[in-house]
Amino acid sequence: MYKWFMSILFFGACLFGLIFLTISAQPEKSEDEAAAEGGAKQLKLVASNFQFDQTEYKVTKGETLKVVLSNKEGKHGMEIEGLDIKLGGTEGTSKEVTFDKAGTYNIVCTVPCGAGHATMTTKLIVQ
Ligand SMILES: [Cu+2]
Repeated sequence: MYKWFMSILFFGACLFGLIFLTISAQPEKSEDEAAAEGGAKQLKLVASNFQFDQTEYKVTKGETLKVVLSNKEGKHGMEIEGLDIKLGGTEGTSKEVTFDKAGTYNIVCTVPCGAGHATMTTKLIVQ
């Protein structure tokens, strides 16, 4: 009886160790790898009250990217002025875009989101 109990305990511990190893051995995926699995590379904008997560976003001319808008706080939309790219609101939150014209574009929030809405802007640099 004691032997039987010990072997159950032993196998249980082994199993637990194995599960732990399997979980901890999985390497964390970088953002690029994760994006590659989903197809196109991403240009991700994270919006909060009342700003985007970067003061400028840089992309390489000719590059095709999946532009993604993520609302971390509040409800926002975005438009890249001059490129006819709108996300958020009723427009969906991602769009695949090929950036073939170099330049600096203004990105503005398109959803009246509150006190800081008017100054909620950032820039996209295509170079
Ligand atoms: Cu806004």
